[in-house]
Amino acid sequence: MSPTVTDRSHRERIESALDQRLSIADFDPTTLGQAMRYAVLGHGKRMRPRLVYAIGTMLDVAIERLDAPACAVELIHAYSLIHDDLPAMDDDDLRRGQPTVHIAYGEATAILAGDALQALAFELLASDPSIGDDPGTRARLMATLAHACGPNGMVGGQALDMASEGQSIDLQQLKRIHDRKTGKLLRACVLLAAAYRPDLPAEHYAALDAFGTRIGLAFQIRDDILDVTASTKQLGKTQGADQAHAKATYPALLGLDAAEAYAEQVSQEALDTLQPFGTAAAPLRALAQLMVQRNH
Ligand code: GRG
Repeated sequence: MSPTVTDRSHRERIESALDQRLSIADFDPTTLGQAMRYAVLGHGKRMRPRLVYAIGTMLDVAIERLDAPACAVELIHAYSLIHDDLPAMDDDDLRRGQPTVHIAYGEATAILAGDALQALAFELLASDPSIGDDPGTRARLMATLAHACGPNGMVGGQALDMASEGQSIDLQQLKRIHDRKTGKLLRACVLLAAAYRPDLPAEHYAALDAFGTRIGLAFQIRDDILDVTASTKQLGKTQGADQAHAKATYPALLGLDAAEAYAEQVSQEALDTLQPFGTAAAPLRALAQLMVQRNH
């Protein structure tokens, strides 16, 4: 499955939107700014911003208004990767095909770069002019992202994940970890775009919410599968890291074939939720399939 023309244009758009917004990182001390740009620019599949753009355009939101939330979610993602790779967490030295930020810039700068990217993400939602004049929209954007990254979202999921290392956990517990650690931020991409459309019928909003949750789960199952089946070169990060950290994963709990079937089932459920949007959802469907059928 190859990206649609629209999705390709979204990929180009996010690269330039990120570059522009990270020019703020050109200040002194230069190492901090350099580390922020190193972590964010030039690499990564940009799945989260692509989702923001795909949902937003499906909902007829002007593309320029989506730049700030698309950047904000990628900055949060980049911060989480920097911190996840630190010696105190997964202790990885390769990410996105290059040395991790703490290897390239030292541990203290890596911590600060992650912190700064997180703050910058919220600054964008609070004050980027492209969002428009409506304070209600800004408040919804900020609340949505804050919930997704906080104790009931990504950071809470990371804490649960670390606590479960080396423990025997069941499928329900694994889903709970991943729903927070990975799922909430992917769901937020959907809800950030929907934040511009408070006039959406409740059933459309509920359908998008369900889509966000299902696609987040499907994405994570695929990530676990790739950790077993893909190479370090393909992934741009150390292959087999889950097993090395004695992490529970879908292939470990279900077996590889059943994990594949589960990814397929959840991805189909995600696509089914888009039924109320009819043909307008075609680019989003294509992106969702790409997210689950990816090989890196
Ligand atoms: C340390 C606060 C904190 C959080 C860490 C998200 C996370 C929580 C850690 C990242 C490690 C990891 C493997 C998480 C699962 C989510 C995931 C699949 C990340 C990789 O996302 P991709 O594939 O990466 O979108 P690229 O590099 O393409 O952006």
